[in-house]
Amino acid sequence: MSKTVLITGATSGIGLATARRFAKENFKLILCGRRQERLDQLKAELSAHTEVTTLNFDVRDQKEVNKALESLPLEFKDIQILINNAGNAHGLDFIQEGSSQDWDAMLDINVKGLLYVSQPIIQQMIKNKDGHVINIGSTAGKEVYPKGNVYCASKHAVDAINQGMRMDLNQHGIRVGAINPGLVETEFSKVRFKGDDERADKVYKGFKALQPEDIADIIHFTVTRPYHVNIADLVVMPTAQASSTVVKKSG
Ligand code: NDP
Ligand code: 8X3
Repeated sequence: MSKTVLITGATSGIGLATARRFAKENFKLILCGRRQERLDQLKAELSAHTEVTTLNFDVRDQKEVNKALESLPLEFKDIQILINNAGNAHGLDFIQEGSSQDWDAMLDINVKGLLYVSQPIIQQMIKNKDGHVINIGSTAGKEVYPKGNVYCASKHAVDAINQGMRMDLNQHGIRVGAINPGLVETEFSKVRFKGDDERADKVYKGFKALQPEDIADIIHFTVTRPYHVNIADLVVMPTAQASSTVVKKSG
């Protein structure tokens, strides 16, 4: 029987590429995001390969999250794989200049949202004695860079939650691991720079950035290991990147 995968942030970037990759491999998909039009398009596209359902909710709103999960049709209720991917950076500012709205967004989405989605699904995984949670962290969760302050804090929190989740769920046989990418060319920088496409595009100029499909491949590899193998914490960067602040660019 094919496994059911819930992917948050499936409307763009890493989540979207992962949805496409998993559809080809016949996993049953629960695709989540806030942009309904994109969810509808994706469902239409991927239903040719597998069973797909979509959920529209903002991960910041715990009531909305619970309501959405409760609304799942019976055949999608037992989730075996959770990919906690929804998240973004909002702004890139010195701490003395940062906006508290941006801080709230990053902590509420990247940290609290991940917890709100995870808890009910984990409770069900424990009951079913079957589950695998993949947390999408970042190199920003391993090191801090100038003006990255609160985004880095949010991803350091994901790193800590990943470790804590793995410890707490160890007795239940549930696999937990993080994938921590460096620079991936997605809508990430467009969101960070609030729609300033020129500034966003510059982030990925002069070197070959990771593509969302590269991360989708790694996620697929991670979930298809035999049960006794748990990829607990993996860092992946473009070859041109050595750390958050060392990137070999041409021109
Ligand atoms: P994108 O901006 O392309 O995708 C972000 C996704 O998150 C979208 O599908 C968006 O969907 C969803 N999302 C954002 N906010 C919310 C919210 N409040 N509620 C529900 N869904 C939300 O960026 P990426 O694909 O790059 O980012 C995916 C993950 O990868 C993030 O956690 C990011 O931190 C991480 N990451 C990205 C890296 C990069 O360089 N790109 C590197 C390392 C980690 P919608 O707007 O429809 O709700
Ligand atoms: C995204 C990678 O370096 O832009 O998490 O913070 S970075």
